Amino acid sequence: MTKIGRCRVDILLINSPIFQNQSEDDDDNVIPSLGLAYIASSLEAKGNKCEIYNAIKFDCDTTVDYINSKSPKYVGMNVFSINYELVCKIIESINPNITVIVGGPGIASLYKFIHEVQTSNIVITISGDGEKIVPEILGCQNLLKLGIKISENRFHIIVDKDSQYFVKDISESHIDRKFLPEEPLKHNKKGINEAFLVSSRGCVHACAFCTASRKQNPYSLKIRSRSQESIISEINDIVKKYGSDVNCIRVLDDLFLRNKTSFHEAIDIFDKFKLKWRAMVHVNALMNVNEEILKNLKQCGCFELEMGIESGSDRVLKMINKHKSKQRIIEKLTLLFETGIQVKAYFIFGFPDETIEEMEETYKLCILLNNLAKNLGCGFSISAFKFRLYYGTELFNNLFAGKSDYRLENKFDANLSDRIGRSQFNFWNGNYSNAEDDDINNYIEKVLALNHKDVT
Ligand code: B12
Ligand code: SF4
Repeated sequence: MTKIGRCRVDILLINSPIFQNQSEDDDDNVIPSLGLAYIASSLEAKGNKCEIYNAIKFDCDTTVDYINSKSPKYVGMNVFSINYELVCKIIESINPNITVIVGGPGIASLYKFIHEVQTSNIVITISGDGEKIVPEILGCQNLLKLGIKISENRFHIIVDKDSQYFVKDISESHIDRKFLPEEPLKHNKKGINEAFLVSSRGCVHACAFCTASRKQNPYSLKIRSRSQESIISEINDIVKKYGSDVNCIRVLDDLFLRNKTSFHEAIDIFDKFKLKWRAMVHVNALMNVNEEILKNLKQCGCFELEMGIESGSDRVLKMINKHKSKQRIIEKLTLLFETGIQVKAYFIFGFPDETIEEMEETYKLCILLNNLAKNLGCGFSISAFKFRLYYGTELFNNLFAGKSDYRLENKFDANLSDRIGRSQFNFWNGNYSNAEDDDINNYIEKVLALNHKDVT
């Protein structure tokens, strides 16, 4: 359990639980919620007493008991497609005098379910940036000035690019690292002690399974990136706070390396530090990036790129708007392996209409990439997930056209967890593929087993 501050707080921010029952999976690292930390930092800067409770691995009852024991005036909670039922349950179980504020990346689609909770608590949902609007709500006597009234005790506020609470320049948002007690996160096997940062909001890519896709994002079509100076200043803060306890930075968003210019900017930034770092990258962002740039990237500390490859089937890749072709992926990863930058590749099994033959293509691509990396003496690791349908995505809209209030039933796949661990990612809400559930799980286990194999 992670909590900050023991005295009475004005507002308790909850990184909401995703498990029905408490998770006992000890190898599961929990990355702190940066979104909540931005909100907490802003609240405190405005004189409010604030605490973050990281309930991600806890169950509802534990979370409810904690909230009631603190009895704050306000609770702020994030919500995801996979846990909206739990968030509703928590709201229905806490002290009715607490005003609840719910936000987060999925809220634009989920807010209607949140408003249906059977309780007399005041419930306010916020779609968009939280750090300017939440301090405004505290103590506000007339919520109608900020948003719309949905029904008695239910309000919805949209913080879009026209709102005065929209953060136009995200370089100005500050994170106080005391709200990230999970840092530094130690990965003993990899020998890295890590701190985290996000460099952008929104996304230029259009992955059909993602809520942040530029095609779907209703509130922040404006994609925002931080200036080089603000990122350098944050890394300076990290170095100052942790000293030699941190030797690695993980950039969590997909846009830090979004095109050739941003690769040069990243090199300029990390040239100033003696730190290792790793980041997410979309394979399309590598298109105009040559060997020389990659060598410089490695030189300035980048030891790993994380990449959502998702599938080895060209039909699936096209359907999810991911990459032009499998061939391109192979070419770009070869270049990375030759440069010695290791790759952490993410794959999904069980996309809508995906056939067992297409899953086999993904498996074969994993084998090919694993062999390529091993032959070139470079690190390569695979993460594989069962497809989960999220509200607010192109795939959701295709499957449930005109039924945005369809209630997805989220389930925890205990069988998959027993087989592969890493329980926080083994949720799902239906099999939309053309294969059996067991086939999906078998493929996930098979590709993960490649992580322990040399050339196959
Ligand atoms: C990095 C990342 C992670 C990281 C770190 C999360 C973080 N930043 O805190 C990790 C790997 C831990 C992660 C985990 C998960 N993630 Co994630 N993640 C992202 C990613 C790539 C960037 C998020 C980010 O940092 N943005 C920058 C910060 C500053 O913005 P933010 O978090 O959105 O917060 C702002 C607002 O949303 C709002 N806000 C946020 N919380 C709250 C709460 C309140 C009360 C209010 C008022 C406002 C508010 O204010 C914040 C500041 O302005 C996004 C995709 C994207 N490009 O957005 C997916 C994304 C957010 N993740 C997603 C999901 C599903 C998850 C998981 C549930 C995955 C799972 N286990 O199944 C877990 C949830 C774990 C958790 N509770 O933290 C989905 C959410 C979709 C949905 N409809 O639910 C996204 C959109 C990706 C996708 N595939 O669609 N994620
Ligand atoms: S690149 Fe990442 S954040 Fe962007 S749309 Fe694709 S999955 Fe979502």
